[in-house]
Amino acid sequence: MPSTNIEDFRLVLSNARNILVVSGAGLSAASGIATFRGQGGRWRKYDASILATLAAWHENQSRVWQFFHYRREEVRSKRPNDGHYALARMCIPKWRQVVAPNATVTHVTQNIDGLCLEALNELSTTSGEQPDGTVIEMHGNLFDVVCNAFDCDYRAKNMDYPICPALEGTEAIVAAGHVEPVVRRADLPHCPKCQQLLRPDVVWFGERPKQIQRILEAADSADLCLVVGTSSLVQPASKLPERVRLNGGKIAVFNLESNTNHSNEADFEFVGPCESELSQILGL
Ligand code: BJW
Ligand code: ZN
Repeated sequence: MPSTNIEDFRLVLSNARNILVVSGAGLSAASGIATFRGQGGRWRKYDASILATLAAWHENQSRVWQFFHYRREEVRSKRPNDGHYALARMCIPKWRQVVAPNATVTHVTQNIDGLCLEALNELSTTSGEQPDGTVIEMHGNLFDVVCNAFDCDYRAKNMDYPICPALEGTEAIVAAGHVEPVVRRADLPHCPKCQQLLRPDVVWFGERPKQIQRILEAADSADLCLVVGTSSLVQPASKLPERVRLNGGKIAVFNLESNTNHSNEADFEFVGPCESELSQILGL
C-alpha cells in the first residue's frame, strides 16, 4: 500500500536530486477545462480521444478544426490554478530551495492548454527570478500550428481569434440545433509559406511526442516522480514513472481518485483535488 504520510514524503522530497513531474488533464480541471476521460470529455457527440487521431483528421479536417477552434476559445479565458502555481514554484529557485534544495525539476505535461508555462512565466515575472526548472509540453500546444505538407517546415505560434474567419460561429450553429457545418478545405487555416493546409501542432495517437529524448533522459536520471492528475492510460507518459522506479526512484501520485494505473507501484498516494493537495503537501 502506498504511504499517505506527508512528513515521510517531505523527507524524500528534501533529499531528491532530480525530480520528474508528469501531469495530465486533472491539473487543469479546477481551471474549468474538461478532462479527456471524465465528465465533459465529449465535444458535440464525439469522444475527445477519438478525435485525437490522424484517422479523424484525414476523415474530416473541417470537424477537427472546428473542435480545435472551440477549444482555443474555451482555453483563452482560463487561468492557471493553485496546482499549476505550486508546480511552477518547484521550478523557481527561491521556492524550490525551501522544499528540495538540491534538486533539478523537469515538469512534463500532457496538457496542451499552456497553463503550466503560463503559471511559470507569471511567477517568474512577479518574483523577478529566472526559472531553473523546465516545463515540457509533450503533446504540443493548442495555440501552435504546423504545416501539413511533408516538405514544408512552417511551424508557428498562432493566437488569432478566430484562427480563420470561416470557423467563427461554427459552435453556435451546432448549439442552436443545426447540423454540423462543413467548412471548405480552402477556407480552413493555410500555411503562409506554401499555401497548404495547416494543422494544430499537437500530438495525436500514433505520433511521436515532443522532445521525447529529453523526457526519457529526465526520467532515467530522476529519483522522484510526481504523477499529477492523469489517468496514466496513454503511453509513453504512463510509462515514465515505471522508468523512474526501475532506476530506484520513488513515485508519488496526486489524483482525485485512488487506484489509477500507478497507485499499486506508488510509494506515496495523495487522493484529493490536486489544486489544493499540491501546495499543502509540497509545502509551497
Ligand atoms: C484530478 C482532478 C483534480 C480529475 N485533481 N486529479 C495500440 C494501438 C495504437 C497505439 C497504441 C496502442 N497501444 C499503445 C499505443 C500508443 C498510444 C497509447 O498510449 N494508446 C493507449 C490509449 C492505448 N500512444 C501514442 O500513440 C503516443 N505516441 C507514441 O506512443 O509514439 C510512439 C513513441 C513513443 C516513444 C518514443 C517515440 C515514439 C501519442 C499519444 C498522444 C495522446 N494525445 C492526446 C490528445 C492531444 C491533442 C488533443 O488534446 O486533442 O493527449 S489523447 C489525450 O490523452 C491527451 C492527453 O494528454 C492524454 C492523457 O490524458 P490525461 O491527461 O491522463 O487525462 P484523463 O482525462 O485520461 O485523466 C484525468 C485524470 O485526472 C483522472 O485520473 C482523474 O481522476 C484526474 N482528476 N480532476 C486531481 N481536480
Ligand atoms: Zn507550408
